[in-house]
Amino acid sequence: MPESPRTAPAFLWGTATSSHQIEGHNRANDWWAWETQGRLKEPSLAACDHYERFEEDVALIAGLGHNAHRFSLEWSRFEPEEGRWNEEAFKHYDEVFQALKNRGIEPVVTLHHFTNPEWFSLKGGWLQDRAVFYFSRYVERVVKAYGRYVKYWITINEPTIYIYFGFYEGSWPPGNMCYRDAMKVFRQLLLAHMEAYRIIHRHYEEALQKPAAVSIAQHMTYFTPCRHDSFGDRWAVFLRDWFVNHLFWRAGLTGHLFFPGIFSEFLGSRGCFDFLGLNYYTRDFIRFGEWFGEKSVGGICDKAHHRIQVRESSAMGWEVHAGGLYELLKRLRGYRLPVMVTENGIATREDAQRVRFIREHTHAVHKARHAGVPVMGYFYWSLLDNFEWAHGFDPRFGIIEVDYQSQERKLRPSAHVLSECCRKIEHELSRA
Ligand code: IFM
Repeated sequence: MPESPRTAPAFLWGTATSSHQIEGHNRANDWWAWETQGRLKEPSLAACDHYERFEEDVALIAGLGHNAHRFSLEWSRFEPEEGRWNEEAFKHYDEVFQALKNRGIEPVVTLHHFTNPEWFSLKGGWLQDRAVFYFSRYVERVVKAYGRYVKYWITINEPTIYIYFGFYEGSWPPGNMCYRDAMKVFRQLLLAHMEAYRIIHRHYEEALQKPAAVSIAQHMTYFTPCRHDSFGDRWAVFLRDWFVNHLFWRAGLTGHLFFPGIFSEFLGSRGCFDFLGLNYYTRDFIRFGEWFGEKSVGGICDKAHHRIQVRESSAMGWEVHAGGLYELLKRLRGYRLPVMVTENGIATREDAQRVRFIREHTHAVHKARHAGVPVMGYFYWSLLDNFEWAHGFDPRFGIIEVDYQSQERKLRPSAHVLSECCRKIEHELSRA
């Protein structure tokens, strides 16, 4: 059995990023292809030029006192063409790991954060039968290369969001709008996670003889009925919460929830999460759709007719609601696994709003810990302003402002507030 995540540092904290959103010039992936087809209002181009400026960015993280950093490896840099492995990429990320290690910053590493190599997509992406094989081959390589630096791995970032936009709504590559494809990709991602889990643990046990902790980062929204007195709305919330928030956890933990039998060879009796990674942003009000079928998970209310006051929203139009983080954390207690808040953040041009957001959400973490939820870490999204996918560069999520012309970085006051709030939790925990 893997050890549970180690106790020092008592509380992992810092920020989260992803390769395509900050590195710049990720020319060999499917998002780059999508962007160059002119499907978005603006392409990622140089983004934050983090690929070249990672030393400077790691120094900023260290200056803020972060003890951990979540970031993703870009598969398309390692394997820009099928079966051709790029030594330069291996060397580059080795330098990133070294930079973090030299400053005592614990890496939390994501293996898949929405992007795929273009060659993989052209072969059918996650719908092709060999998808899990290709992904596992990449995982095997990077785990062997970097296992010595890493304890915490996130195999897949937000599988349900990736599936929703890429295979159901169609606004992200590959632009499918097909319920059956979406279900197939769900199954493939689950298998890919399980296989990656197995590869990581086998390598750590056999070659490294140290523990690894593996999970996904699951996007969870706090759903609430539009009308509390409506049984239909409450039913829709129940189903939506089950399918959108919990199905991946359930299927991964039991191995046979909706697809009996097929996972037992991977799992034996144990599930495939060592902790739970939670990405939380907002609450949604849900209205009844239909009792059974595709629409039984209800619809997101346009917020004109529910009776609860929405106090404030972000530049994305997402309600700011720290109470939702607290509630979701309490619900995750039932899984009896440590929880890492792998993402939580706000897009705003008013840094005072970000300051409030950080204070309220870290307070929710603190409260949840007191309510018995083993929250082991908190990562604010994001370190830098960055490329927010279909929304381009307009939304500003960073605790560090980026001038995209000069690539100059400027610390916002919220950067210091994040450190202050997280240090308090870390301090309290290390005394406990
Ligand atoms: O920018 C994204 C990130 O890639 C995944 N989680 C949500 C963030 C904000 O939308």
